[in-house]
Amino acid sequence: MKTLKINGREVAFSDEKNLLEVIRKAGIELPTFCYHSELSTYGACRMCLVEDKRGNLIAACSTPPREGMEIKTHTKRLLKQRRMTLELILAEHDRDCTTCGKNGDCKLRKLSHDLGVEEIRFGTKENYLPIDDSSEAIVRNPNKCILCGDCVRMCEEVQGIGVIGFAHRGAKAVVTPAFNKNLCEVECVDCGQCSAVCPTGAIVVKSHIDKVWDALNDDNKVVIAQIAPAVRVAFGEAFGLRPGESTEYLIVSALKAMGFDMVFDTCFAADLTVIEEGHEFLERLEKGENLPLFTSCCPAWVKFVEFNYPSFLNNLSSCRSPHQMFGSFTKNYYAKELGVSRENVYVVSIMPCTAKKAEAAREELGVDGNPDVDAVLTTRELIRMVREAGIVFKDLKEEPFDMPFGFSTGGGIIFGATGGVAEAVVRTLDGGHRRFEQVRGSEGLKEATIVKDGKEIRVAVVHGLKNARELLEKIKSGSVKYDMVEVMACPGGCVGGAGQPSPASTGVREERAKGLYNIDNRMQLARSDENPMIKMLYEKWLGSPGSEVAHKYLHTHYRP
Ligand code: HC0
Ligand code: SF4
Repeated sequence: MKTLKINGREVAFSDEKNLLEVIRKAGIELPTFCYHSELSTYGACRMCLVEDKRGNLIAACSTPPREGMEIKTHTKRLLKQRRMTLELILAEHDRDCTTCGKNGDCKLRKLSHDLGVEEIRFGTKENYLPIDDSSEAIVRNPNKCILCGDCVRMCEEVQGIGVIGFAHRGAKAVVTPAFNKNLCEVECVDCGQCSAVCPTGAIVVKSHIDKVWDALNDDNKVVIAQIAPAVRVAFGEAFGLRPGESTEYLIVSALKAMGFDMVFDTCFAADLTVIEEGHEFLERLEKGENLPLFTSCCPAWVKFVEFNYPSFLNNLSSCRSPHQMFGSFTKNYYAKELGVSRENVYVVSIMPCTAKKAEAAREELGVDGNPDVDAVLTTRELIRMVREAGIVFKDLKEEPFDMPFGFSTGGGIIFGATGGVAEAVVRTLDGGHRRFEQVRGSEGLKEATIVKDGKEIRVAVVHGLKNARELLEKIKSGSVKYDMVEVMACPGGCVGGAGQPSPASTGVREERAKGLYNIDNRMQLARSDENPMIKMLYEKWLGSPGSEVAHKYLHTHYRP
């Protein structure tokens, strides 16, 4: 066993990739801006400096641990150095903290407080750059950027997209899309993962909070919410619950207290997607056409294919994503049942995702300029609204979803974890009572083969768009062959969406996914095709899977 000394105490280590990981394992939370265990090491922010026994200051993130090393983490010199670094960052930083979108969740603000920075001796920021709010999903404010590069590496290394990068040098250095374009002019897919790692308010999610309050305060509007699968296992984290604890009935209660007229479950629409997508898959399999079928519920993935692989557009399932199916049947069918015009029904999707904001704004997902989904709130926006409304979380009493669209099966629930969509479709194709655990877990690529009517069906599941790109290249070259491929843009699937609360530690995505499988295990029905409310929707409105009505309202087309 190898050991080194931290602040005079002996600490064992094994395969930690750097000194910082060893220090953190020893229970010392050294501050960093530019270090993320899932990204490459950049070593720029200098916050994790430590002092060795010769008095050298070394960056813990880019130093391998060595046997016999002796380091200190909080000498007087280091404390002074860290405060100085913060002061220099703050001198170049827009300091409108009280009105910043990242207020309450900003690492720069927290560290300035924790490390006792009480004055900034180096002047005040003078050169303000324009804010880019051209994207439907995120807002970029370069005046708050501290050049840690986390967003750049996330976009490049995990998502394989690389639409933002460093430009200029010295005091003029900025992070920007190429040629200083706006985000809407480059091939950004709205995944929001850059905002999830941004430690400050330099990249934040575009808020729909105000327009939702407007609708709630409009007596003419029937305001209907739907809750995505992954939201329920992360919402409680903001109120002291463990990641993975299910909170769907508390969320219903909070929404009702805020004035929502009805609260339904996106998992119901996920069940409906399984039926439509399963039908489409069997048709393609029979004709041998447009295989592998790619799932289409992740709008960042859809945009990725539109931008980068137009020759694969016919492989995407034509099914709208579940929350858009929900918006469509609510406005085109249920509004009539309620006796309300579609303009007076206001649909709010509560999602872990930022790309759903851009998806809801797509012209084809609405009628004559009236969108099927009017607003998309992320889990974090919902948490903010709950606090704004003065709702005391611990006093909430669980309330059930409204019917008929509040009933779902386990198939719909597991959509929120990577592999869930594929597993739900496979459960229905199989028709039995089996669960298919081969496609669960956090590996980048998962595979399974099932046999239906004597025929082998090969399924692949990827998450993270870099993994998706690698798989597409292999499919293109013919080196691998699949019949169905599930892709979710965010690491871990929707549980790792950029609209979720910032994870307080590693392993949070896995805990949330476990939470969804726990709910699934408790459900009476595991297969989407067993959902009696779905059967009712087909009887009353849609006819049969893949019918003309189903195609008109539940399917879509893509742009080359
Ligand atoms: Fe997902 Fe969905 S599972 S994309 O990850 O398919 O956001 O949670 O709501 O629409 O159902 C996100 C999560 C959804 C949709 C569903 C799908
Ligand atoms: Fe890159 Fe996603 Fe951020 Fe767009 S939203 S810049 S694709 S990480």
